[in-house]
Amino acid sequence: TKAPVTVTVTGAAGQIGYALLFRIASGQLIDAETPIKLRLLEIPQAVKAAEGTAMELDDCAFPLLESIDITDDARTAFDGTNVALLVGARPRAKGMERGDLLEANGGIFKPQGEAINAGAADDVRVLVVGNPANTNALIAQAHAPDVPAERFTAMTRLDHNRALTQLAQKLGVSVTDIKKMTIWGNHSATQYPDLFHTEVGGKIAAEQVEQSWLADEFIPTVAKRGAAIIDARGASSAASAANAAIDHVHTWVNGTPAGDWTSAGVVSDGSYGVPEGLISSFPVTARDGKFEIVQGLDIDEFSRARIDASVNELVEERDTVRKLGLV
Ligand code: NAX
Repeated sequence: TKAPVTVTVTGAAGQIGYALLFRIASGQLIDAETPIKLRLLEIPQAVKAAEGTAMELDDCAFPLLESIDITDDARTAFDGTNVALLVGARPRAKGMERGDLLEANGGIFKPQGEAINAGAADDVRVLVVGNPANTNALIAQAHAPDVPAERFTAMTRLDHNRALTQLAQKLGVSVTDIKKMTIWGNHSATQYPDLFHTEVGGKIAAEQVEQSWLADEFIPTVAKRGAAIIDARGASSAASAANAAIDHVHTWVNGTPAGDWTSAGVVSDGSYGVPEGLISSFPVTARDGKFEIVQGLDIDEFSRARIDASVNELVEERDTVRKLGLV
């Protein structure tokens, strides 16, 4: 067997946490040979609920699950951690302005970034799921100067997976027939799911659908899917978000297949005009445990305007947290 991997999950008692922990413990995050040590971070009021989930994890008798530690202290939670899944966040309350939301989340992601900086393992990989995910990731990264910036990522894999299925259903193909899907920008309603580089049966997807479907149905359906789920389910996406978090880390560690890529919010190196340092979604490959932004794609006017709109929103969020002294 392989060396154990320590995985910290914040917001472990929440609904995504409940869908996520059992899959991590069963060996779906890394592989089926790597033992897992779980660390659950919660706020004091939710520690008891996290203990309940831990009891259920015990009751699964997962062969790979070596230990479960539960804490309300970030330093303890991230000490020696290899994979940090930052799920717990402050939701937007009624009447809350974007600035208030960013400030409230700064109160969570700044100390968590500091705790990761102080004690995480040298190979730590961080995935931020809690919204606003891109800017929360930026805040955490800004407070972890000793950790390579590229280890901080934000989740757009759920958007990516949503886009795969919408396109597969439209064309009557399997999701496995689709390669090179891309989500650009912010994990928000401004995100841009791009079909101009996506391949289905070796041909460009945008050329196999009507332009009106692409612009008026596909893009808004993917971008507003979270709201549609809340509408239908009476609660936000949980199992699908957990599934996407598993996919994100599994791909990061194990790589993307030849001839394909995925989408992830990663630190921009200035590619495609995205300001350096922003955490924005790009087409990425994963090789040797590292994400790399796919280079050299032609961006037409239609795509350019949409990428710019989403990236501008990220710039505004960054400027807001800058003014608040959070980055
Ligand atoms: P829940 O409200 O069910 O759970 C959140 C948990 O986080 C709660 O148990 C809470 O006690 C805990 N928490 C709050 N502050 C904490 C802190 N400082 N340290 C540790 N734990 C803390 O939310 P859930 O449905 O699980 O969603 C979690 C986050 O994921 C939300 O911010 C949500 O907006 C975001 N999402 C992100 C998605 C993405 O694609 N990036 C999609 C799904 C989801 O909407």
